[in-house]
Amino acid sequence: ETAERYVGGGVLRKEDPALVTGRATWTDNIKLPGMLHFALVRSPMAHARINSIDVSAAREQPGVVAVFTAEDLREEWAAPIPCGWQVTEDLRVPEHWPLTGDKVRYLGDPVAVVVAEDRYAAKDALEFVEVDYEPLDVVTDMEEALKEGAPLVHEDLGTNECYTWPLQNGDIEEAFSRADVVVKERYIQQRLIPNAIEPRATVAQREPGRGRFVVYSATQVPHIAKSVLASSCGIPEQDLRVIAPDVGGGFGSKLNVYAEEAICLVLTRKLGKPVKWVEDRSENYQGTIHGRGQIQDIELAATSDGKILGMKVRLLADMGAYLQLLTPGIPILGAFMYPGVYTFGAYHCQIKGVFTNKTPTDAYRGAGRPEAAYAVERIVDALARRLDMDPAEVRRKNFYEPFDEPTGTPAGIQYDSFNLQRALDRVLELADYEGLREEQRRRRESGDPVQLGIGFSTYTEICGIAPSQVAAALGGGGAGWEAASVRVLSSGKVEVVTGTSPHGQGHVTSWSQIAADALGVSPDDVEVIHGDTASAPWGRDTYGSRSLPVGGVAVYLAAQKVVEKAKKIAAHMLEAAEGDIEFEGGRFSVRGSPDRNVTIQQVAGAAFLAADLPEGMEPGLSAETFFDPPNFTFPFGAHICVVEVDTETGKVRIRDYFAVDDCGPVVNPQIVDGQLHGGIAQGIAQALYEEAVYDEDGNLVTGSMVDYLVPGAPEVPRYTLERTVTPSPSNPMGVKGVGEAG
Ligand code: MCN
Repeated sequence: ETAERYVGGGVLRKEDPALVTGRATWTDNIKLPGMLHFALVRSPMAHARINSIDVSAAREQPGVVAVFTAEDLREEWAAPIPCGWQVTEDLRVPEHWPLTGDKVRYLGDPVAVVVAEDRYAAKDALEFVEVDYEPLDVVTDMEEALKEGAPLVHEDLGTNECYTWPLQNGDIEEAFSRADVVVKERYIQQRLIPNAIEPRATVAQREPGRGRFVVYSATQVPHIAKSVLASSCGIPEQDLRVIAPDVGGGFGSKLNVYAEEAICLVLTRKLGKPVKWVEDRSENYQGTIHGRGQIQDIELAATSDGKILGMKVRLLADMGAYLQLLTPGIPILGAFMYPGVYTFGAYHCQIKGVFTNKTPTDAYRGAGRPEAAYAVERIVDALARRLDMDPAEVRRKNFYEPFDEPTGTPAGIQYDSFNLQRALDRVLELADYEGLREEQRRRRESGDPVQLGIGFSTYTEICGIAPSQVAAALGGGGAGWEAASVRVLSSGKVEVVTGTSPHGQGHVTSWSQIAADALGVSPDDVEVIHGDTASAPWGRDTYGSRSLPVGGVAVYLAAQKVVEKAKKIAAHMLEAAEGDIEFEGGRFSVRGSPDRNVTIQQVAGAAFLAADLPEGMEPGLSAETFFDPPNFTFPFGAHICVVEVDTETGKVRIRDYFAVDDCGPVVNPQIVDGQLHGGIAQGIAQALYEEAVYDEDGNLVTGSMVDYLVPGAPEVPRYTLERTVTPSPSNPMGVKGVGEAG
């Protein structure tokens, strides 16, 4: 026991020794006796009718156990792969079965599955499946897709329009009529391909003896996967267990329930053997969701001295060929963020979701909000240029005054707490902003071929996707809570059970710190159990930077409950009144007589033995909590990126990157730095390197890492990071999420 506080301290990640020494359990490491493997025949065309499929030759290939088409598996499904976000009542949801039977709608659309004794035999047999495709006209461009007579991705829907979603707040026409200036821009959010280090992978098995199905999957969402797979495959929920073993990153792309997971499960049911599927990288580029893919038309009305009066946004959002779990909701998350850190009167946003013959889109780090941050930051820069004002000044002019209680926004939501001025002041100081402008002027005047660019982002974003009522009101079905249990074992060691499902974010370390402080034990004495629906039955998983502000807080609250009970037992043991018991550093003592004390370990032992407990008290020292916060959290910050642009070659070199972020109190500074490093790198990637490029026929031109440029360490700069601390009123720890802030 110790009186140190671990939260905020430099605790090294407990997960790392296993990860960096090859002792992790990736799904592909799981090898079960008699295990079969499958591979998918994927469409080589973006749009074609399937006239016939002949699998007879493939069935004869060495090692092949079975080959199935959509028709062969039809009986296996109780329901299609669902879309879980009903953004409007008339949302058009195309039927999405794990294998397609009538036609293919994007390059990579799965049409048949080959099951074999090993992965190589399955892959080798794919080319023996004969599919007679009748090519159809392809539509990849959203504006083309909305035109009369465009090829239809889903004929039965009669249109490529998925939905139209409006948001209106304030009198927008009045705001624009009062304006001295209106700036209007179109920004393109190119499609991106998420690149987790570990591609997707799934193993399914029927548990020996009991007969329950077990699915191991490289997923961010074992709990959601359990509900979805149970209903899609017609398995009673209690007969299905989903385990997310070590997961090598997701960045939103594993916040989904995929056809391959469902196929794996039904194959194990049908064939009576364990089955594995592992995605290869080029398959990942076609078959895992893509991110972004929006056309943003944005207009800003302002006064001549730079005060914003109103904003109009019209978005086209590329759904791709089908709706995955959250596809239509992603741009809507963004819709609430276009006003950003600026307060003004009127806001109007309209989003149209559009089907195209491309891989479905869905959540990719930030999911709608970085798109919004990008557009609002660029249009504010455009306003500054129009008015010949300093971009920092225009920002400051439109900032909220500092506040620490929920405050309404132009988009009709409530921000939790801000002190934007402090973050901006600090980043300007860090960057030596005056000096930079001076250097920029000098280079401009001397005609230096290398010019200096100074880019700003003063951002906020919705993190801590949570309140159940809000999630329900937005069509996301609710269940935005998170659960935790804290169990103090008989020896005084601690088990924390969490419903979050980390895949790189270090929850084992962070939750250990939280429990250690609350209970006065060492983080090394805390075991964190996660990612298995049998041992962590309640959970809503990890995405939307919700894990700390919802799940970590649940750990904190469960630990408080444990301390409450422990206090009663300690009072009984010390023969003192409960009100006289003080708790500090893992020790309960009687106020005024510090010598009369017991440790939490002694209390845990007494609670376990139950030989002498207060009258009527149940044995054991554990507690469970469901935390459903009243609001989201809104981290914010101010970033400055300094680039040198070679005007003769166009080459951009990032010279410096300064960031002052505010995510409330920090649990683990190194983890937060790491989260920011990664997020900023992904922003740089989109700005300078990455794009999923399709040709007119719907072929993915950037189909491998040779063409799709994921930046490496040489392409990202050294970051200068600092933080301010503005606690959130949304939870008792005051914490805000940070996983997508960078
Ligand atoms: N943290 C902290 N103090 C704060 C805020 C956060 O110490 N004030 C710590 C938390 O304790 C936690 C980590 O930072 O260990 C991230 O917490 P949080 O912001 O709650 O985000 P989540 O854990 O919910 O992570 C989700 C987020 C998302 S949405 C994407 S996408 C993303 C990201 O995390 N994908 C990642 N970061 C990733 N990092 C890795 N390595 N891999 C991914 O796939």
